[in-house]
Amino acid sequence: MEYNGKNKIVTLCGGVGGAKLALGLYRCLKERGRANDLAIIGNTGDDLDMFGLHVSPDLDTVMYTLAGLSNPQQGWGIADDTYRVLDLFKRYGEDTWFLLGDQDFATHILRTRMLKEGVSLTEITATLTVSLGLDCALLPMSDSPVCTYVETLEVGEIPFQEYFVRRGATDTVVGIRYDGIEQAEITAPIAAAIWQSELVIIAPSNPYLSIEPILQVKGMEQALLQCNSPVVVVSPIVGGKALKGPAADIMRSFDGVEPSALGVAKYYQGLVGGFVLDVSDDALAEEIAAMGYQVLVTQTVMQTNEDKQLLAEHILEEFLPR
Ligand code: FO1
Repeated sequence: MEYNGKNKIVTLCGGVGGAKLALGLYRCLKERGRANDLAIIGNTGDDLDMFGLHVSPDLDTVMYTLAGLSNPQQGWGIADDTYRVLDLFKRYGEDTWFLLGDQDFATHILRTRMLKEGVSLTEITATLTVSLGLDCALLPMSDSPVCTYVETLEVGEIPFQEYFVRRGATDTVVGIRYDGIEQAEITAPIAAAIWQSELVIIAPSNPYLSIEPILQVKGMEQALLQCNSPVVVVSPIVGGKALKGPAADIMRSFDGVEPSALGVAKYYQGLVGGFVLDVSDDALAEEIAAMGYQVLVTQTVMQTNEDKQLLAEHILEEFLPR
């Protein structure tokens, strides 16, 4: 067969669930000597300013996970990190609800310094990932800042991390706004990766809070629709519940639908052609296939690194064009 120049495996991800699949894909492609064909597009709507530092939690979660540095219990932050810097901030009377570890601070200090020097978030992320030994691309969804705000019944509109971490995602979400999204444009490396993609995989991340901000970046949906590659999604809802986080509650309160993989299939209809359904939701396979999806039923709940790699392998086997 003639080589068509398409060799990238692209994944859109945010949060801990996204990082798990990214690790599965990374391990899988590394084994095949193709780690540098992996391009991970990370959500930056969760970014925040803490003590004057630019924190990009979703990028860092992927970076630490793939570098083997992440805290295995939390899924975010660095394993065995300490919180002595934060302790002193606390004594100064500062807000310390967002837990930044001592080692983690180095990432935010460096990122902030480089941003101040005029380096783009894309270039900064490349520098950090190369330094940590990664040989795939981690691409922020845009180089201009976007901040997700959540409209809650209880306290009105608040920034995402206040809703998620400070208030424990307990409020009822009735609206979501991606502040800055009108200025956000697709970056050249993302456009190139999507154009050269063999396969695009939407990770089992929160559709509203992690994936939608990526899709709303100017040029992103168009690139996905025009690339002629299969686009598949791994359902973040299994057995009517979110694998992690508030996706199921938001589906109910914001979208007015009962949380299920079927709801996820409806959400992505028109953009996505492949659907990865957990074995426990097998009964929904026929209905999702009738919506026009190519459905893969497999184990999507990822506990061990082997689970992550196996899921990635099943996805590549089913959806990579031959
Ligand atoms: N998540 C929490 O639940 N509590 C925290 O204090 C917290 C701190 C934190 C610091 C750095 C970082 O990279 C991630 C951190 N996260 C924390 C995770 C983060 O809020 C979420 O994983 C994502 O933003 C959701 O996609």
